[in-house]
Amino acid sequence: MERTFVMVKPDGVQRGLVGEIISRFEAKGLKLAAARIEALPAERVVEQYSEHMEKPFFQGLKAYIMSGPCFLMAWEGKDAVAVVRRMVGATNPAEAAPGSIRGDFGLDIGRNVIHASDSRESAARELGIHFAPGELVEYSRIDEPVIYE
Ligand code: D4T
Repeated sequence: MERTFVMVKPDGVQRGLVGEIISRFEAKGLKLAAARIEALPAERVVEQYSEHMEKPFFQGLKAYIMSGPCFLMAWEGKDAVAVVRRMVGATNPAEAAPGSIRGDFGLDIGRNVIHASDSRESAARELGIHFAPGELVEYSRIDEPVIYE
């Protein structure tokens, strides 16, 4: 089992897409381990996107992520990192496959609705930035025996 970090960005929160996005991951069979709505402080936005600090889009990205509350989640399941990335879709929503979250709900790379960790290492790092270990809840879903072989 893997855990991954997922964040509905301010555009997704403002557009009322949080429930739709949670529903997709729940229906897939993934397990919600933590969730919180929060206006992120600058330090955590910079830490989250530290790999992009030198990029020309960084200041715009930082201002956008801080423009309103984000909805932070930890999702757990088999191959959760890769499964969630596929459900989220390509970075540019205009090119993201229909059926993916970005493909269904976005048009602009600077307003791409959602973030999800791109590797197990990123997931561990990002979960550590946004959640204390005690916030990740351990439990079983009663339907696990019919979701997993
Ligand atoms: P995130 O990290 O938000 O899930 O996006 P991706 O993992 O799919 O894509 P990324 O790290 O390459 O980009 C991070 C973030 O920056 C925005 N962005 C990106 C932007 O505004 N302009 C750009 O040209 C690029 C490449 C969108 C996502």
